[in-house]
Amino acid sequence: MSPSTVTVTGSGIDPVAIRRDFPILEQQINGHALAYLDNAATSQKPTAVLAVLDQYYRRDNANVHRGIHELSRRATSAFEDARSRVGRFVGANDPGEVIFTRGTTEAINLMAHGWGLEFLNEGDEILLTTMEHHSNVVPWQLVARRTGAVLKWLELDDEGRLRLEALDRTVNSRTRLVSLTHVSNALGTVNPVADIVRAVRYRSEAVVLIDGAQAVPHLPVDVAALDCDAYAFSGHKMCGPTGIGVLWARRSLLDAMPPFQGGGEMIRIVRRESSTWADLPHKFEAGTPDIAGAIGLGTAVQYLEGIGMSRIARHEREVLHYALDRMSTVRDLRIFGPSDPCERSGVISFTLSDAHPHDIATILDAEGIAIRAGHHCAQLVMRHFGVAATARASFYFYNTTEDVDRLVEGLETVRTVFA
Ligand code: C6P
Repeated sequence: MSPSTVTVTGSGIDPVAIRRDFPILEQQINGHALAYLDNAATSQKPTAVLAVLDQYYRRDNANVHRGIHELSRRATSAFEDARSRVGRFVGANDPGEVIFTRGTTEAINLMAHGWGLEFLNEGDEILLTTMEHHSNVVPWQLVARRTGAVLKWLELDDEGRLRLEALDRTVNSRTRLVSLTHVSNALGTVNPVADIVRAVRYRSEAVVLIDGAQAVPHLPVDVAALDCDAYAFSGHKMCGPTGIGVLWARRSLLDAMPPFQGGGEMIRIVRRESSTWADLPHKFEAGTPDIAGAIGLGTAVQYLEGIGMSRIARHEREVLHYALDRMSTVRDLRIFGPSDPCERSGVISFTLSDAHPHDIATILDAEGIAIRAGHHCAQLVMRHFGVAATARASFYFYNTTEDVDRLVEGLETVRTVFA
C-alpha cells in the first residue's frame, strides 16, 4: 500500500523510485521511453490501486448496503472505509458530508440541480470566473436559464490571474452562489481560495463551491480551513480509477437540498403518493454506486498519504521551476499563466511559433512524449488570450527533470519541422 522505497531528497521525493509503482510508465511508445506529461487530463495508477481493484472483484464483489451475506458485508465495509478515508484526506471528518459521484462534473451538476434549481430565483446572481472548466460553467448556464438567475464573471488579468480587486464590485447581497476553481487546468494558476472565501463572506451570504479537480491531486487541501461550503474533485486525477469522484458539502446545505436522482438506496419509505429520503450521504447516491471505484480511490488516497502531499507539492514545484527555466530557452515559445512560479501548479500551457498545438502534440507523440493540445474545456480562457488552442504539459510526482529535457528536445524538433 505504501510506495516502494522512496529516496527522500532535501526538498522532496525520488521520482525514479516512485516510478516503479507505475508499470504503465515502463513502456516504450513509438520506440521511445514514455514521458507522460498529460496528468491534468488523468493520472496514472500505482500497483496498489490496480491490486485492490483486482482483489475486490476476485474476492469481495457484492452490492453494498443491501445484502446480509459475508461478501456484501465486506464490500460495504470497504466502501464506507474508503468514504471516511477520502473525506479525512480533504479535512472532512463527517463521512455523511462525503457524496460519491462519477467525478467533478457530476459533483458540480449535483450542486446545480440539488441546490441551484431549488434555491435560486429570478434576479439572484451566480458569480463564476472566466478561468473555469466548462464543467463549472455549463451547469450554471442551465440553472440560470431555468431559474432566471443571472451569471456574473470575475475576469482574468494579462497573466491569467483572477482580478480579485473586482470582488468589491461583483459580490453583493444579490450574490447567492460563488463557484470557482482552486487551480486552473488551462493555465496552472493557483487561486487564493481562503482569501476569496473570506472576501465573499464579508460582502454576502453566498454559498461558495470550489472546483478542486486540479488541486486535490497536487496540494494539501483542507475544506475546513478554506471555509468553503462545497468542494468537488475527481478520483482519476489523483491515482484513483475513472468514474469516481466526490462532492463534499456542509451537512446543513445537503440536508436542505432535495435528492439529485431518485432510485434504490436513497429512500427511507416509498408510498404510492410520495417517498421520504435516506440519511446522508445515501440520499444523494441513488442506484448501485461505483463500489470498486470508491475502494480504489480510498487506496489511492492511502498511497498519496504514504508519500505526503506536502512532499508531492514540493517535488512538482521543483519540476515546474526546472521546466519553466528550460522552456524559456526555446525560441518563439509563449507560455501562458502567471510569471511567478509560486502562483502556479505543475501545468504549463504554451504555443510555439505558428505551429498548431495539435501538430506539436503529434510530433511529440512520435518521440514518446504525451501532452494535451486543444482548448482544455476552457474556451473562456482561450478567448481571453486570443488563441483557439494551446499545447499543455502537466506534471505529477512521478515526473523527472529528464522528462522535461525530453520535452524541450521535442520542442526543438517541432521548431525545426516548422522552420
Ligand atoms: N479536466 C483536463 O484535461 P471530470 O471530467 O469530471 O473528472 O473533471 C472535469 C474537470 C473539472 N474541473 C477542472 C478544473 C478540470 O480540470 C476538469 C477536468 C481535464 O484538463 C479533462 S477536460
